[in-house]
Amino acid sequence: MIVKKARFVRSMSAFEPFPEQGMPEIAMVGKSNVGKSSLINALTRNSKLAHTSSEPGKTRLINLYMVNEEFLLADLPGYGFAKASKQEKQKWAGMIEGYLCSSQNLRHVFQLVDIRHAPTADDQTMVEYLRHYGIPFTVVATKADKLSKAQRGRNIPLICRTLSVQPWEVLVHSSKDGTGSEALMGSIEALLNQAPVKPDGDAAEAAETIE
Ligand SMILES: Nc1nc2c(ncn2[C@@H]2O[C@H](COP(=O)(O)OP(=O)(O)OP(=O)(O)O)[C@@H](O)[C@H]2O)c(=O)[nH]1
Ligand SMILES: [Mg+2]
Repeated sequence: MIVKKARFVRSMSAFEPFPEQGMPEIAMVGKSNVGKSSLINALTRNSKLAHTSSEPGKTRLINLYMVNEEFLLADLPGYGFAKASKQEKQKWAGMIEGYLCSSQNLRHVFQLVDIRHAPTADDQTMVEYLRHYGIPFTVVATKADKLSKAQRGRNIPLICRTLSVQPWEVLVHSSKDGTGSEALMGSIEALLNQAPVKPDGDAAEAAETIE
């Protein structure tokens, strides 16, 4: 898929009805600083679309971006930001869970993990959450440019084991050199032909809180 146009739509502190709501939505989730906003910029080939930072905790709202007037990319706050207060963590977790369970047009979630490290307990909780609510997801291993091919080959099995996914279910990506962007856009194109996700439950029932 070629991105002809990408634009910021709106920021929300909680899920609320919005005019573009009928469009399919694809959400980015992952811990703070893993590269969610950078991935949106890489996919849309617009380095200025989503705000990024080397400091964790940059994205603090649900930010929606329209691509080709065809679908929405949702950039969510990260979890696991150690320096955030308990109150802030709860607020962000509420935003993430609230969005994932309230969006009627959510087609898929990209669960981002840093390719250099083992997924965290929060990542595991997030993946369990997605499975629990029947929300389809794909694991994206970010920052691939920071590892050699051999190192990537060693780390992918660890990611797979920790999150109970198969190696062919993990997409390797680099927002720096564009590795994997084409494959990701291809998978989005395929996803857009699928029916919307109907989460089976209420966010408030989540067994564990993602911080
Ligand atoms: N080398 C490299 N750096 C990356 C890549 N993706 C993101 N980064 C860097 O990682 C840092 C965090 O990126 P963001 O996109 O802001 O991360 P985020 O997940 O949106 O973070 P929060 O909004 O805080 O949750 C920035 O300094 C980016 O430049 C990548 O693929 N390769
Ligand atoms: Mg961000």
